[in-house]
Parts: sequence; C-alpha cells; structure tokens
Amino acid sequence: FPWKTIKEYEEILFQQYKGIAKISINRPHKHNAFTPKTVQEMSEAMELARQDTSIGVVILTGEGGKAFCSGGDQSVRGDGGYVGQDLVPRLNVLDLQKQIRSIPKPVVAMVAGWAIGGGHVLHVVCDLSIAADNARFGQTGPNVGSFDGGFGASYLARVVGQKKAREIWYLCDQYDAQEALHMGLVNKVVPLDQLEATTISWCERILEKSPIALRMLKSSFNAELDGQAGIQELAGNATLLYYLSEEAKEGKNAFLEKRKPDFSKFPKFP
Ligand code: 1HA
Repeated sequence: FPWKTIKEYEEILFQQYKGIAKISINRPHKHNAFTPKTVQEMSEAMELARQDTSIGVVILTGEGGKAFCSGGDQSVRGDGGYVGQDLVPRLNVLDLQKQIRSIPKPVVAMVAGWAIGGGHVLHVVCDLSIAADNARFGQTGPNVGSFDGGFGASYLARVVGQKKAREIWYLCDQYDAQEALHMGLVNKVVPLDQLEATTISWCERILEKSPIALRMLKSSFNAELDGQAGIQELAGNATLLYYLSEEAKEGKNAFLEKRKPDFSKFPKFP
C-alpha cells in the first residue's frame, strides 16, 4: 500500500493512506517494547489523527511482523516508571490508552506476533482487533513485577468475561490467535500475508459509513463503562449535534443581535 509519511518520528512510523492513519511502533529489535518517548510520539500522532478532519479511522500496529508490542521496555524501567532521556520515570501509556478510547474515530489494532503485557492492553483498548495467524496474546505483569488494574483489568474483563480475565492475569499464559478469537479478544484472524490488506479493507468499509453515527456509537459504547467521563463524551456529541440545529443557532444569533431569542417556532416533540 502506498503509505505516505505524515510526520517523521524516532521510535514510531506515522503514515496515511486515503482517510486511514497508521501509527506503528518501530522498535522491532525489542519486539516493539515502548519507552516513554515511544509513547509520547504515539500520543502526539494520535492527537494529530484526531485533529485531522480527513482521517476517519486509525490503525495501531508494530513494525516487523513478529510483534505488535511487548509492553514497557524493561531495560529502561526505573523506580516509579519507565525512564526517558530526561531521567523522569513515567507511566504515560495510561494516557495513551485513554486517548485511544476517547478519539471519536474507530481505532483498529493490527496484530502480528506478540501482543504482550502493556502491549496487550493497547490492543484491548482499541475498538477492533485484527490478528495474523502468528499472533500471541497475554499479560506478564505478575511475572515481571507489574500489573495494570485499570483498563487492563476491568475493560479486559468486559471483553472476555471475569473468569477468563482473571485466568489471563493470574496464570500469565500465552494464547494463540484462534484462542483469542474464541474468547472474543479479537474480531478476525487471517494469514500474516493478508493482515494489512484485510485491515485496510475493514477500514475502507468503516470509511464508507456516516462519521457522526460512528462517533455517537463509539461514545455510547464508552459511556456505559466510563461513568461521568463517558457521559461527558456522549453529551459532548449531543452538544455538537445541537449546535448544528436551527434551534441552537437562534440562541446564538439572538445574543449576537442583542435581541430576545424566539424559540416559539421550534416544536416541542413528544
Ligand atoms: O504492566 C505495565 C504497566 C502497568 C501500569 C502502568 C503502565 C504500565 C506500562 C507497561 C507495563 C508492562 O508492559 S509490564 C510487561 C512488560 N513486558 C513483558 O514482560 C514482556 C517481556 N518479553 C517477553 O516476555 C518475551 O520477549 C516475549 C514473550 C514477548 C517474546 O519471547 P521471544 O520470542 O523468546 O523473544 P525474546 O528473545 O525474549 O525477545 C527478543 C528481544 O526483544 C530480546 O532482546 P535481545 O536479548 O535479543 O537483546 C528481548 O530482551 C527484547 N524484549 C522483548 N520484550 C521486551 C524486550 N526488551 C525490553 N522490554 C521488553 N518488554
């Protein structure tokens, strides 16, 4: 596919094809483990994809075909978090998880090879996951002295159920693509050489749909789980739609024209 670079980064690739943005971790020598810098770059790219009105869907992936992401880079794990060049320890992947859930466009995880630890959680929080037949999934926290009790626990449990989520964390087993499909952890499994074509074809089908309908649906799925923050997202979309109406415009125009608003002509629907 003729991907075009949107912006150059050091630890990720950020590319575009039609209305699809692709954010790809580019550290294949470490199975795409992330550092604070990787996450900061992904976070910026996600925000750019959000702001770009020509982008309708985002693919999250990793380079090399052997790993989606193997979680936090353990070689830069210091006291209190993962340490970057500024020597400050960070767990900034938690902010990226929230961004993936709140960007009002579908995010599709394209998973080849390992999706492990914090890398597994990244695919879990994506709207959809498409896996290659070489994909392997699992959490490692209790083996390596870590845990993600946020979306990594509660949202995972919503996806695969309480018993399975507890098994995944308590045993730290690895699951192949078919097992992942069976437990509802991924949407589809395809041969590795068809992974990108299939993912793009799904994205193209999403791009044919009404963007506001997709936006409302994403915030509706989130609202049920995310409490006040979820309702805020859904309500923000209601405000967006209201601003588009003649009724809301009457309020604004009246204010600007220094007159009393006349809402009398608007129907009081049952
Ligand atoms: O839990 C959290 C968080 C929780 C709350 C808030 C924030 C969080 C942020 C992050 C995380 C975490 O991600 S904790 C979990 C961290 N990740 C792991 O425990 C996975 C570590 N990796 C593995 O277990 C294995 O590499 C593997 C099962 C994915 C693949 O095994 P395989 O095929 O035998 O490959 P391997 O030889 O181990 O890996 C290839 C190279 O990549 C190795 O480097 P080399 O020895 O060739 O120099 C290996 O060290 C490196 N590598 C792989 N994963 C990581 C890594 N290096 C650093 N960090 C890694 N995560």
